[in-house]
Amino acid sequence: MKFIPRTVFPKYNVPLANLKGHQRAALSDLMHLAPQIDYVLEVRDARAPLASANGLIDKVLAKKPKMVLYNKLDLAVTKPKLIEKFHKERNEDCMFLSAKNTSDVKKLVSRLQTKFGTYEIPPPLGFRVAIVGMPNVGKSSMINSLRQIGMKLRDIVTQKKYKVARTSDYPGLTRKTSEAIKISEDPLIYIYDAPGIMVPSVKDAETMISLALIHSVQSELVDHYIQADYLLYLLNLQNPSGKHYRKFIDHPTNSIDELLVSYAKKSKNYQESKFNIENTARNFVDHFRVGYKVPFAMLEKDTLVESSEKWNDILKTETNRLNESPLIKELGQRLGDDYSGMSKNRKRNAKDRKADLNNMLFKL
Ligand SMILES: Nc1nc2c(ncn2[C@@H]2O[C@H](COP(=O)(O)OP(=O)(O)OP(=O)(O)O)[C@@H](O)[C@H]2O)c(=O)[nH]1
Ligand SMILES: [Mg+2]
Repeated sequence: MKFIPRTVFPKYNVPLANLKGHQRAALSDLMHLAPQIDYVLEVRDARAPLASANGLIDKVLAKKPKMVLYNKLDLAVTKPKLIEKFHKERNEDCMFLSAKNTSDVKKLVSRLQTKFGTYEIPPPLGFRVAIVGMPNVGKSSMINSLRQIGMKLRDIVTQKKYKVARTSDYPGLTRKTSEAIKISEDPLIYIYDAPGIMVPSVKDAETMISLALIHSVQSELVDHYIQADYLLYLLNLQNPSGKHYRKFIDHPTNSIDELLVSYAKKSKNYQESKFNIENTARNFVDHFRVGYKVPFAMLEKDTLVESSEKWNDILKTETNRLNESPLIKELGQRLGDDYSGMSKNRKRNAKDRKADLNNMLFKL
């Protein structure tokens, strides 16, 4: 009988994450830093381009020229052409890359240098770029690579890698917005590393599972069994022949229990009496998440639908949802109606005045 993959995922009860205290502080820091910033790099995860987009950042850094970076391309099967077309229609710059790929990062450095060259009067104290995005998408890794390539550190310093920003596989490592980090001497380009910032509240259960799969929220927040089931659901939609997991079971299946038992039996240390479904599910998910010699997969459903019109609708609905959130309304009050932070009606406090002074000194 022909195998038919599920087209609807069961409605599991998944708690939805929201913005944490330090991320709120990071938003506030970005608001104060905004006048100093000439350009924004918004990093997303190429395996979940829609779930890892954060409209909140566009509010705080409104009107800044921006490029969207789809990072971790080495782990993804994204179809860049389609997403590129989608951004082109919206008149946005985008790039697909891996922070771990030297030639990708070289291309990014040269695109930033070209941007600098487009200024009639170049910023006298250097081009200032902020790198922002959801947690764990690879912002700090990107800065380390940009600095190594842009400052030619690898060539000069006997192949030793120099890290300026700490990185980890867990979300929320960067807690504070960094000082300006130099990534190019001529032209002078500086970059600010910001903590990962979540949306005020995650849209729905499936988006939350995608975010757990890419570790943009703590993986423990979503049961690994549910994550494994969602992964199986996506793998089947991407290839109903069961090819992606044939190594573990010889036929396609919609049953995560069957697949996990078969997966566990293939592992070296399998003992029936010690079989634990949650641990097995965690290992199974990790296998696909970091791509250990297994086929890669897209980790969200919405981008499997190959229609940029549908994505437009999804993003429009998401923007409307964000606009309704109390946090956005509060930001609107602080930043002025256009969220630029430059409006005359903006309510100013002592912190704002201090930031204004700093920003002015930098621009002198
Ligand atoms: N395979 C692969 N892994 C990457 C890439 N970029 C980053 N990573 C890994 O992704 C994880 C997160 O990277 P970070 O640079 O710490 O991410 P971040 O966005 O700064 O995270 P927060 O500061 O927590 O928001 C680390 O384990 C990196 O090694 C990439 O292009 N490919
Ligand atoms: Mg970081």
